[in-house]
Amino acid sequence: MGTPLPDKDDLLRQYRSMMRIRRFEEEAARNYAKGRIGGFLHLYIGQEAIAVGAVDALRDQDYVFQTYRDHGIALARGMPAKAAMAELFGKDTGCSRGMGGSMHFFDVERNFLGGWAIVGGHMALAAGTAFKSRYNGEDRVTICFFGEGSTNIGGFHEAMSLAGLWKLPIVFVCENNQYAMGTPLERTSALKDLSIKAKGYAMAGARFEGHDVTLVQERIAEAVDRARTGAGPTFIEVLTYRFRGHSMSDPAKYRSRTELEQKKQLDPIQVARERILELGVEEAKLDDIDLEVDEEIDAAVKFAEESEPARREVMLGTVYAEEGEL
Ligand SMILES: Cc1ncc(C[n+]2csc(CCOP(=O)(O)OP(=O)(O)O)c2C)c(N)n1
Repeated sequence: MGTPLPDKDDLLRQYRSMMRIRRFEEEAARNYAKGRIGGFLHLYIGQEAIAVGAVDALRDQDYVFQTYRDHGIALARGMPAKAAMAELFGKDTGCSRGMGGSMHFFDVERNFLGGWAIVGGHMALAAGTAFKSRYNGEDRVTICFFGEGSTNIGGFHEAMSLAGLWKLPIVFVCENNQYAMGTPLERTSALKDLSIKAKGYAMAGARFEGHDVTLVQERIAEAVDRARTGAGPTFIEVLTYRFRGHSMSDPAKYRSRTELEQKKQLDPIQVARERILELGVEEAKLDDIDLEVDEEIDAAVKFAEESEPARREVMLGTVYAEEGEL
């Protein structure tokens, strides 16, 4: 399938969204190094086109689940950078009131239901919201992201199995960034083409590259439509690459500099930038967007710094959701 021709305004909007994620995470990394952010920090840099393309294939009422590598999808879904940065800083103004940190972003208003740290653990929860939508006759699709490292774990099988059996309105998106921590896929999986796994659960499968935001949007939209019209779930493998280590504490010595440099040739932001220029947009327009994004992220850091720390008395009240809240 050839790459579809993008609409100029859509692509500009998506470029801005990807830049927001990139700058947010670069600033997060800097502040982590300064000791202002605690716990783990897993960056999404290099994978931005997947989150941004996917969000544009969804409607506001749809549910979104992600792993601990969750800043990208949360921001793409519209979470204010201030709420996201404050969460990293452990502040009361954060999206999870400073209780969750990097791995546990949450935003009920935007139907972003986490931010989950246990590999494969959130997949059954996603199947659960898909079941609930079907049971209640709601027009809602669930999309669930996870890494290729999840695909041999029990939770993956359980969620895929029930989704296939009950033809749930769900899209499973495996972001195959080639490594699970430091372990390459060929050391953990007999299958190289993971999309074949879809057949084992009687669902549709798809496999494509994740550096072209327009292509990602189009291909995920096909799966979302399938789910929305009652034609059942899809398992998608998107081929991608993370430019940073697994987390901030990983120097990524298991891969070569040449490999990294080669993969960076397909930087999704650079790809979008070049495409926009080809469509006749002035470079100055893109530079303006970059500047506005910089200002937004700088303001988010300032906001996070100046916010009050997470409050002990909030803790118990945030353990359970109120009935009917979701
Ligand atoms: C059940 C479980 N086992 C192990 C871990 C430790 N762990 C955290 S991330 C990770 C690798 C997951 O890789 P992948 O699913 O490919 O996602 P990626 O980090 O590449 O986005 C592991 C083993 C965990 N969080 N949960």
